[in-house]
Amino acid sequence: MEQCSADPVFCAAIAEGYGRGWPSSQWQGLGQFGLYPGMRFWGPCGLLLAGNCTVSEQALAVARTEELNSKETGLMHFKQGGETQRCLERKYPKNLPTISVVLIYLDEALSIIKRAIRSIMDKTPPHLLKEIILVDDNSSNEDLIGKLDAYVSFIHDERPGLVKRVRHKEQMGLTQARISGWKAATGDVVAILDAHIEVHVEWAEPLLARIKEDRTVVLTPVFDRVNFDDLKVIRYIPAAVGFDWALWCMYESFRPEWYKLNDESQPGKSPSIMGILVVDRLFFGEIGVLDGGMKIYGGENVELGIRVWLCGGSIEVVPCSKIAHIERAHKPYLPDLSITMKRNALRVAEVWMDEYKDNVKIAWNLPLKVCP
Ligand SMILES: [Mn+2]
Repeated sequence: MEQCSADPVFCAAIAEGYGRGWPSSQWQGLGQFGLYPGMRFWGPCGLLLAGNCTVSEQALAVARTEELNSKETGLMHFKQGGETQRCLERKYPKNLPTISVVLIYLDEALSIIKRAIRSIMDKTPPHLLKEIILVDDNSSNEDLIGKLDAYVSFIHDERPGLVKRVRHKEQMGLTQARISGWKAATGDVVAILDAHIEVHVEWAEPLLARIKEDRTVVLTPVFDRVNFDDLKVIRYIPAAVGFDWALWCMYESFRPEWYKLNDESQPGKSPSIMGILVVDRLFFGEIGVLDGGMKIYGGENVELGIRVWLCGGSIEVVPCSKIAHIERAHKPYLPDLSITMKRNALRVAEVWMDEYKDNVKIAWNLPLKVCP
């Protein structure tokens, strides 16, 4: 998988670092410090390194996928509501809206998708789980065709018709995949999740109960970070999702009122979301779903945040709803997403930010005016 006529130690280091998902800036950094002066980048599909050492990104992705596929170790064990006492004490009505769960993916490991489906089936009350919709943004991994079909028919022996499939004929990006999933959904509420997740016990009830109270809230659960290699779980504390002038989203504190409540089971208002969202299906349509003009992903979550707040809704983080999210070693689409991020951020600025849009250009180091 690697052709290394250059220093093999160097190549191994590259492969390891790449597998760990080091950002490209770190590689360039190594070059600058004179450690590997010959290093440079080569296209979106591979790295051309010193000498003729080429590490194919695709080969690495396949290796990682095989590694994950070999780890069918059963589901992770989670306790209800992230083990927070106040969450454990909460009771939810039996009569809640139904939920359609959308799982979006591009070249995901088969075992990961199976884990997601199984954990959603096990941990969502059957009378509330309307369907699981798999949206494939034109993956090339063949496991995701035949073997996944076989798994779906196995599931259908137990729960006929539970899993629906949507497959893009060409790659359209994650934002479009989310929209396709929403279009296919028929439940009262739609949860749009990545496929590399597992849900905790009682993940759905806090979300559905909150939407039953107020159909204009767009919700997000609290994530755990799961290491891609050893599946070790790192818990995140509940936090809001804000963004900077480059329109990169980031965790930030809730408003002071939330901390004064001294109750970790209370939803907290948030400017935006990280990407995973749970929303009343029809309300989401009324406010325009996601911006279909966004490329790949990045920025669409900030745009949604602004739109929800300006269109009469609000965004909340729900701490009693927990989802474990596997940190991907290899990001699909492009190794460096900053190009589409910049483009998407400028789109958000043009649409929503009026006289503040120059701040976004400054944050991206772009000229305020193009000279004729
Ligand atoms: Mn993800």
